Amino acid sequence: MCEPLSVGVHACRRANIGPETNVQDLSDLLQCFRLVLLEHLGLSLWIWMTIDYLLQKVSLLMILLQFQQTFSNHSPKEDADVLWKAVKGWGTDESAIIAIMGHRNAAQRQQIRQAYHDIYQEDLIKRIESELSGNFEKAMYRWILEPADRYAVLANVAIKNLNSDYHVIVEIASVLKPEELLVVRRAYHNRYKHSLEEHVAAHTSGYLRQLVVGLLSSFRYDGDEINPILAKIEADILHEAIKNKKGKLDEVIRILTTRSKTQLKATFNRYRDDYGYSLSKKLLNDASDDFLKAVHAAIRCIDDHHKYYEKVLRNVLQGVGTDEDGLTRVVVTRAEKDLKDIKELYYKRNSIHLEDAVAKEISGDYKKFLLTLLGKEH
Ligand SMILES: [Ca+2]
Repeated sequence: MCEPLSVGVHACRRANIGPETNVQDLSDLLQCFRLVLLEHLGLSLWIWMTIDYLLQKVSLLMILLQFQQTFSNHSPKEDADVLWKAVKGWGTDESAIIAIMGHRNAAQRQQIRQAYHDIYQEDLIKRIESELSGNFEKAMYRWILEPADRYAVLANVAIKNLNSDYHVIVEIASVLKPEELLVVRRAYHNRYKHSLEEHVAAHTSGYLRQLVVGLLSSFRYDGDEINPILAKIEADILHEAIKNKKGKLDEVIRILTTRSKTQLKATFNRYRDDYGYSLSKKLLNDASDDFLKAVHAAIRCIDDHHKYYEKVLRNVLQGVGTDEDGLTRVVVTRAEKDLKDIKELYYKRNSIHLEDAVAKEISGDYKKFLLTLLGKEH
């Protein structure tokens, strides 16, 4: 139904036009104006010009919206077809795989996987594994997996190499939100027919086992409330146990594995205020054994995981560490979350853009793919 002219103009001016604006609504509105114009041909010139201006704006917006809808309308079936052409026969068209998968979100990737299976009766992931190799294969494989499944795979790979990779388990257990961690543990059950904590426990011992199994099993309270008195008490307990080495490691484990992240951040802040340096800095100087290294990783992941990830990337890209899968892990797991923040932090800390540091360090399709996920295609 048409509204009176003045109301129509007013409505159009007030319309909150954005990507969600319904094209049909806009068409109706345009039609409405046209009809009103026909009935009011005797209008003065300035009203005419105003209406003409608005009509122009709305038309342009409709074209843009339609373009955007067409452009973002990925078809899982068409994508599956392109991927099939990229892998069938001898050789592989890696660029085509990157062009599709590097630009599809988690839900779309699962739709493509399903469409591919429906049409070609084979698992896209298995096919990708057999077509690609090395770091590129690892990165693409992890990227295509549904996020919880991906974490389950990352954890399982780390367990097999637990002497050097337990920090990956600590990272997963400490960075994920409580509900996300539960989903990952369920995905681990489905995939490996054992619990994640069961596998971790079998490969660790002593305090390290208590800490890591505790972090994984924890279902922390996820609210914002903090208790400042408790923060003071527990900052002192951590100081006694870690700085003064007066036993009480059970207490360190209890605090780190049960308190909410917000409460723990308050405790770490209190520690900084009272002792003049951060607990993680203190630990970094002292972390001689695996247990303290794991405590250090947990504190850093809980305190500020952007800083933690920036450090992982810095170690990999500056050749300090030996965590070669770290680059893939950080880019693939954070690409759809907070990679932008990590990139900004990396630039602040290193005066070189993360994309440029990555481009210098790696090569080939692996480089092409990671740069696509980093938002800078070369
Ligand atoms: Ca092939």
